[in-house]
Formats: sequence, C-alpha cells, structure tokens
Amino acid sequence: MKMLTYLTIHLLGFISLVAAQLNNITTPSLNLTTIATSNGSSVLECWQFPGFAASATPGVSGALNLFLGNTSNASYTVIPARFNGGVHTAPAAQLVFFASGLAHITLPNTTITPTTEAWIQGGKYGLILAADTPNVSRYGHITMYPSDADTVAMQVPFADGEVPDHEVLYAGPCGWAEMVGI
Ligand SMILES: *[C@@H]1O[C@H](CO)[C@@H](O)[C@H](O)[C@H]1NC(C)=O
Ligand SMILES: *[C@@H]1O[C@H](CO)[C@@H](O)[C@H](O)[C@H]1NC(C)=O
Ligand SMILES: *[C@@H]1O[C@H](CO)[C@@H](O)[C@H](O)[C@H]1NC(C)=O
Ligand SMILES: *[C@@H]1O[C@H](CO)[C@@H](O)[C@H](O)[C@H]1NC(C)=O
Ligand SMILES: *[C@@H]1O[C@H](CO)[C@@H](O)[C@H](O)[C@H]1NC(C)=O
Ligand SMILES: *[C@@H]1O[C@H](CO)[C@@H](O)[C@H](O)[C@H]1NC(C)=O
Ligand SMILES: CC(=O)N[C@H]1CO[C@H](CO)[C@@H](O)[C@@H]1O
Repeated sequence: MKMLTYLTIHLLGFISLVAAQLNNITTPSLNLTTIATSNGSSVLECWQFPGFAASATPGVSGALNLFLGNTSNASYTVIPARFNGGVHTAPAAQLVFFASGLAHITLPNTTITPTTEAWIQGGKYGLILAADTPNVSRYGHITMYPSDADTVAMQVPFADGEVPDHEVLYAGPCGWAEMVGI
C-alpha cells in the first residue's frame, strides 16, 4: 500500500511535469470531433484548430492557450443518467464540453460504423463541436447518455454562428492520435 502510494504520487508528479512542458511546437493544434453536415445531413468529422500559443493572461501566463472564437449565451446542463436525447439538430453552432458522464452520438438513417458514431467521455477529451443547425441538416443527430451517472455538459454557442478557422482532418470522430497531445 505504501509502495503504491509512493508510486502514485511520483508517477503523477512526473506526468504533470511532462504536461507542464507542453508548448505549441509539441502541440500546435487542437483537434475536435465535430457534428458537421454534408448535403443536408449530419456527419461526424475530425476538425483541427491551429493557433496554440503561450498565454499572456495573468494567472496562466506561459500556459498552452488557444483562442476559440467569440461566444455568447453559454449554458450549463445536468443530464440525468441513462437519458435519451432523441433526434435533434444543434440549436446554434456551438462548443459542447462534457465535463462528466458519457455521450453516445449517432446519425439517423445510417448503419452504425466507426465513422457514424462517437463516444465522448466527460473530462479532458470531452470537448466537441456541434454545427448541424436546422438550416443545414434535415434530421440532425441522436445523442444518448448511457452512463449510470449524470452527464454534466456546458454549451457555448459561437457569437453570430461564426466558427473559428479550421481544417477538416478526416471523416469520423477524432481518434486518440489526434487528442493525446494534451
Ligand atoms: C444530396 O441530397 C439530395 C436530396 O436528399 C439528393 O437527391 C442528392 O443525390 C444528394 N447529393 C449527393 C452528392 O449526395
Ligand atoms: C507559438 O506561440 C508563439 C507565441 O507564444 C507564437 O509567436 C508562434 O507563432 C507560435 N508558433 C506556432 C507554430 O504556432
Ligand atoms: C471578437 O470580438 C471582439 C470584440 O467585439 C472583436 O474585436 C474581435 O474581432 C472578435 N474576434 C473574432 C475572431 O471574431
Ligand atoms: C443569444 O440570445 C439572444 C437573445 O435570445 C439571441 O438574440 C441571439 O441570437 C443568441 N445568440 C446566439 C449565438 O445564439
Ligand atoms: C445556418 O444558421 C446559422 C445560425 O443558426 C448561421 O450562422 C449559418 O450561417 C447558417 N448557414 C447557412 C448555410 O445558411
Ligand atoms: C492534433 O493533431 C496534430 C496532427 O495532425 C497533432 O500534431 C496535435 O498534437 C494534435 N493535437 C492534440 C491536442 O493532440
Ligand atoms: C429516408 C429516411 O429513412 N428518413 C428517416 C430519417 O430519420 C428520420 C428521423 O429518425 C425519420 O423521420 C425519417 O423518416
């Protein structure tokens, strides 16, 4: 037990030391699973947002930082365990940060394959972008929250629906290789 505690403390210390050394050479961009659209239907894509820089903000000065655009009307939602969100479109192009729980996103009228579903676990890798607004997606997507615990989500719409500059990396949700840079 003592040994385990020792190892845990030192391993965690080592990991945070490595994390503290992240910079925009090691991690030039943020990659986010995005519910985008194609020809009037929702699709899943991995989008890349470049522009990580050293923060100049007091309090986090020097930390890896990325401006994610002007936003408005943020909201905080506590989704009950085992909730079925049904088929819906995004109310506005927005960032959705799952802080806890689990979200399972699928697309209607498609057979589930690795590129037509996404599992988003709350936490560090819990940020996604939803851009399938009704004017560009006929049916939208389906979100289920199969976890036994609440899923806490924060929705942050972009001001004027303006999504920051990005590149589309590939079809389907972002894989681990596109996330573990953080
Ligand atoms: C786009 O959608 C329309 C109507 O659903 C369909 O008729 C057309 O074939 C689609 N085009 C492509 C390129 O998928
Ligand atoms: C890295 O960040 C610095 C400022 O912290 C910036 O001047 C530089 O252009 C950035 N480099 C890349 C590759 O983004
Ligand atoms: C964000 O809003 C500020 C203040 O309204 C504006 O000056 C700036 O150009 C906006 N940035 C972007 C990327 O839209
Ligand atoms: C924020 O809410 C106001 C008032 O309801 C609305 O006019 C505006 O379009 C909303 N902005 C976004 C980005 O959803
Ligand atoms: C769809 O509506 C959003 C606002 O909900 C807007 O920002 C976007 O520009 C619209 N897209 C098109 C293609 O009309
Ligand atoms: C995003 O993907 C690029 C490679 O395309 C990689 O260099 C970068 O580290 C990734 N970002 C994160 C946060 O993993
Ligand atoms: C053509 C087709 O299968 N359309 C269906 C797509 O999914 C929506 C929502 O589940 C149905 O309402 C449509 O009938």
